Amino acid sequence: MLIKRPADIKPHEITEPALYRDRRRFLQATSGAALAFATSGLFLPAEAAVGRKLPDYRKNPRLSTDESPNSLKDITRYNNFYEFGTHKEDPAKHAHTLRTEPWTVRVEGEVEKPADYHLEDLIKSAQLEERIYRLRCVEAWSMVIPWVGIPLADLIKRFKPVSRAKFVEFTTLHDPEQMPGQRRAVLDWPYVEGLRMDEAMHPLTILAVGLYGKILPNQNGAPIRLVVPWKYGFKSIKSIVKIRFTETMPKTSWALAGPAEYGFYANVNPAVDHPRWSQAKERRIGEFLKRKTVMFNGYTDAVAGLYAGMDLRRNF
Ligand SMILES: Nc1nc2c(c(=O)[nH]1)N[C@H]1C(S)=C(S)[C@@H](COP(=O)(O)O)O[C@H]1N2
Ligand SMILES: [Mo]
Repeated sequence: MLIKRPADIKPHEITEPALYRDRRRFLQATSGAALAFATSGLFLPAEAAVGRKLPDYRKNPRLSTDESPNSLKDITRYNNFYEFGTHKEDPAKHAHTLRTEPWTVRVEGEVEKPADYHLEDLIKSAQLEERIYRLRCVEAWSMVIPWVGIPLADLIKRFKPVSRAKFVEFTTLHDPEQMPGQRRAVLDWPYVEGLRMDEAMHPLTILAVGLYGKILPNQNGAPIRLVVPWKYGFKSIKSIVKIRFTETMPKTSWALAGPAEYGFYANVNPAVDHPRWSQAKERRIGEFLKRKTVMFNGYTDAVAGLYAGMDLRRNF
């Protein structure tokens, strides 16, 4: 994922062969003391400080994969959240400095009801669902995560976008005090992502506020993050403070950082390689052998229609 790399990250740590090394370091990190801690029944420090409780939610088996979810430990110890460091174990160690209460989401742009919405209110008035989704990172690893979230379409309908609204842009909190990774120019902060309006309105697209039945741990993007399961993980922007409706395609962080490597659409596609590595296979975290990556991360039936007539090699 990394384009402008800080001096302390060696190239071999971020290209494909290094995924093995990353993984080994991860296994080491989770073996000794960390494992003892995880099995003691305590929650991670990042979760401990938060008072917010997840309201009731219903399970949605129809929109869930029947693959086994990764362990809570995998999901909360192996993360990408560059605002807290570029190594997979950094967010679990450092994301406790993020203050998630109170939290407001600014809604602006081509919309009838622009406002600063209290997260509490957005959650209270929504129907939460558990959806078990695959997450396929552009770095060729994957996980299965039991999210609890709000269908994004439900919120968008309440905000009432006007007909000029063709895209939705999302922005992460920008506060180097709380997010020390933002003191380094790894990306042009804040992190920005976007979707076409029909992608944002798709029933699979959710804003997650929890996982494994608990409120989101900070390292997973607390208190509210996007989840778009047929796209590479980097589309699923964390710790959102702004949702903006626009007429033109948003300039998204990774597409700006490496236009030849990260497109706006970022649909999982085993036939279109990343310029520096293959996307044909993936390593499910916790497994040894690689799996074949599948088109749209397995959600072809549900989403292929969104891209009918588009050249997915050009619109990668
Ligand atoms: N703000 C922000 N959002 C982000 C990222 C990030 O660095 N910053 N990383 C992305 C990437 S590359 C992936 S794969 C997923 C990882 O989500 P997870 O750590 O909850 O598994 O978050 C995405 N959202
Ligand atoms: Mo990713």
